[in-house]
Amino acid sequence: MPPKPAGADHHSEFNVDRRKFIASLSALGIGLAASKAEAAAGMINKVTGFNERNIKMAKYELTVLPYQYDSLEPFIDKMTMEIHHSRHHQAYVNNLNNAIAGTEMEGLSMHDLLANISKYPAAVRNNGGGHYNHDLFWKIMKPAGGGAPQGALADAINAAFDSFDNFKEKLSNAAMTRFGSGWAWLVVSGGKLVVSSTPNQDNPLMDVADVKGTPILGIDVWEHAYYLKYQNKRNEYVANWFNTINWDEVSKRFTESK
Ligand code: MN3
Repeated sequence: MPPKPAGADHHSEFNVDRRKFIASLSALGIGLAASKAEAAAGMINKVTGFNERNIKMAKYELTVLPYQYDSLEPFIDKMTMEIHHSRHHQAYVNNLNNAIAGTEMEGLSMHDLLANISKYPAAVRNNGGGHYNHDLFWKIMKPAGGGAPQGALADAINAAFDSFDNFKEKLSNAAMTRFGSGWAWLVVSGGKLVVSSTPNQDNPLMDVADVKGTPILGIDVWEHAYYLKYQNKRNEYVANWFNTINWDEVSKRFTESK
């Protein structure tokens, strides 16, 4: 039998004493190492590093995708969707909640926040826009989407752009010529449909936008939206993206905007 390591008895006695010590603290209602307990209970989000309990109390929440991460294949790949939604969009939500916490901004609707965004810090502009824009983006796409709009929206597109093909060309051009990161939009502005684009996470609801109005469709042209599958070929991403559009949802937003 091998000799016991020196000090082994001492250590086991120490552990027993330590357990008794912690038990006595608990009996006294003293919470030792509460944050470690939270981490052990899985309350700290491994991706974001945020305490999930605080996120649940926060004003804004990540949009639940109305389809699966692989549902928009082959036009948008599963890994892009997963990273885009669970990391990029989640980060906008977390950063927005942190930026407004304990300020007057917490009491405002998203619409009021965006309409007066020039008064507020850059973190609110970037992350408030980021949350609004992605919430719209997920919802105006669907599996087996695409085709062309019907009814009143089709009539309004024809009236504003002469034809659906001309509208597609105009939106594609806005998406392609947006330098760097940003969005291209179909906007109800002054009762008319127009195409515009914005930099970064700005949108037409913001008082800083060149074209102001209600966005009813938007395409994300940040590289994180397409780079894994398309690399530098933004034109292919934009062309394929038309196959994901949920025209029923866009029509609904068109009707609600009036
Ligand atoms: Mn994005």
